[in-house]
Amino acid sequence: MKTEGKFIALTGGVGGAKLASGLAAVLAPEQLLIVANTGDDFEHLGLTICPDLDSVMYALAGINDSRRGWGVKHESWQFLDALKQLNGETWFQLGDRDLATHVMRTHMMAGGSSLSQATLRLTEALGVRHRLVPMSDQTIRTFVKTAQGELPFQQYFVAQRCEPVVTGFHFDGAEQAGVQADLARWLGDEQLCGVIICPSNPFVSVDPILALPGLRTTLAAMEIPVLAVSPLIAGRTIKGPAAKMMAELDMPRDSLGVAQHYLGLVTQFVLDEADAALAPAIQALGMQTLVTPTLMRTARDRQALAHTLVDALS
Ligand code: FO1
Repeated sequence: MKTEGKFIALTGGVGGAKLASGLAAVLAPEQLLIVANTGDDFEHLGLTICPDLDSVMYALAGINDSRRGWGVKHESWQFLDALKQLNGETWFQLGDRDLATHVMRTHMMAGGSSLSQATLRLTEALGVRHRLVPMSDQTIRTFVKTAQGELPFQQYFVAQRCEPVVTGFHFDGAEQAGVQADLARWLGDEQLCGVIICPSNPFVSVDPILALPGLRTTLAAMEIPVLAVSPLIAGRTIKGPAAKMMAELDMPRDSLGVAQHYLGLVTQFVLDEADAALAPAIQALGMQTLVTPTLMRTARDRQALAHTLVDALS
């Protein structure tokens, strides 16, 4: 384990959760702040659902369902079955164990807790030692602009299975929101060695975080490196619609396209060995490149990538 310096990880869903758990294995709790996108959050059946926060939390607790990519492993579905019998909405699947998280969060927040406070209590209860925070304590909701009009994120992602053609994104509430308090504090910490943008969807996982007022300019102005790991390997994502979105947005559907998207912000760009041929074009954008295996199938892969990134930033 590396014993010095602090690191901030900006994360979204599956890829972010994997790298966050690798980083948590190689860094001490006081060295790592994990920040999750909350643009995917929504109110459903009266509950506050925070999919990215929960994906990261479950991965850090070692209870995530890695095959499905969301929710808790060894899940049961009695609530959903009962809901179906009552003609309730079942398009968004809530497992029994996962449901307890949403009920607890909603209950705590109804009692006056902030999302950060609720997240802290949930992570502590699950034995997570590293600090996981939402990007903001104000409500921000991602809307996907499509050929059929603007869709709330989960309508696009789950109900319509990412099928509509994407033309853009809107992060409702971002302009009025504030950066989460621990994130703001860590950004000013002189022990901060670097910011890691996890291999999450650049448009709907990372951009909502970067849309927070002042955050992008603060990061770009900092003297410490901002490192991004490409979520694409050989033009494809491991999971999720990033590559499809890039094609629909007329962008190069590869790691060069991702690097171009982060231009002006990222100083070090990490790409998979399969994409080594793109490194010179990315360097021509003014970024340093690091070519390394980025596929994270096992805990060993996640820790190896985390080690490589921490070494690169130290
Ligand atoms: N994704 C799906 O594709 N179908 C679902 O029914 C679904 C339910 C669900 C429940 C809780 C939760 O935390 C996440 C859930 N997800 C589901 C994933 C969710 O849509 C995430 O926003 C995506 O994984 C994007 O990060």
